[in-house]
Amino acid sequence: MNIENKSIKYEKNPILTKNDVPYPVTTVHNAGMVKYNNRYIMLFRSHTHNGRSIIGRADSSDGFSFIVHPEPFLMPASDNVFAEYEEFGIEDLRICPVEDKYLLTYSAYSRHGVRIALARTRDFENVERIALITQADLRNVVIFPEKFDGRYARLDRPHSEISPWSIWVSYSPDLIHWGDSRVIMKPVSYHWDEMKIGPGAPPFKTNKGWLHIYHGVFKTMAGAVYRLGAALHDLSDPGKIIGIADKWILQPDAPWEVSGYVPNVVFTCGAIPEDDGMVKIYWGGADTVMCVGTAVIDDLVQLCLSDNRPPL
Ligand code: BMA
Repeated sequence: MNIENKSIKYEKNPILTKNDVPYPVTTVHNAGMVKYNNRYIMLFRSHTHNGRSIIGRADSSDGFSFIVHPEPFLMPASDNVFAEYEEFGIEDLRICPVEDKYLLTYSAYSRHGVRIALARTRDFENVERIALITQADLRNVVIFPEKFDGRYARLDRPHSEISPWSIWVSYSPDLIHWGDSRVIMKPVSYHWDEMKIGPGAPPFKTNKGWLHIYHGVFKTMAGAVYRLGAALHDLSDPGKIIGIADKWILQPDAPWEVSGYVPNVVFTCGAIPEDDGMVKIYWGGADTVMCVGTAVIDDLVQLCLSDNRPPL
């Protein structure tokens, strides 16, 4: 067992690899996660043999052992406006439970850059694409489960030279048109998340605030290191940050996180809070395999409240 600050990595990691997938893929990683009808659903990203990504589905009764569906869950679109923007593949899907449905946000890659597409499902069988909801180079969108003063809220990550790779909040009346955007969290110099940060798992509610597990990147002479951190947002104002843990909660150190398609990466797109006060955190290891770990939710909340770094 491997204890990194406040999270415990599952001893039988990795929990899913390309060998578990019944169609040809070269990786399994960065999966959106949700508990649906008492089953755990994992919508994972795989590279195919041309280097472009698709989304597969795996199910589990315990959140640790998963069976992959025989066919991919979502392929790049072949018609209408989505076809043009998904030409180079679809990646890093998040499952956001909002009202009575599940919103799926994923990166759409094309010759025009990367942007975020929004789709919707109620049953994880039928998926309806709704809209492309960001412009180029704006990705890692997670939508909060509740509305605030009648508006949906999301965390996102635009990128520009003057405001590189920071976390912003944006609002929408209808999930399609987003605005009223503000930067709320930036990388901190000479800190583990100094190079870039981005939204990770969709935030979930705790009694002290919305807990958001995000990724932070540090540049080294041997390349970038992706780690996970925790931030707490105000329950009635998601743009207000109550605290960001100064220390990372998880870092690459297992062999399948340190080496693989992209070395030294743990990257999350999903976490599942449980009734017993624990959270299962899921991450891609080295852009190659899927892993899981557990943490006590209160411990992560306390870490954000007691030992924090400035948001901006
Ligand atoms: C990010 C995204 C993720 C990936 C990570 C590490 O920019 O592309 O999908 O896991 O880099 O390669």
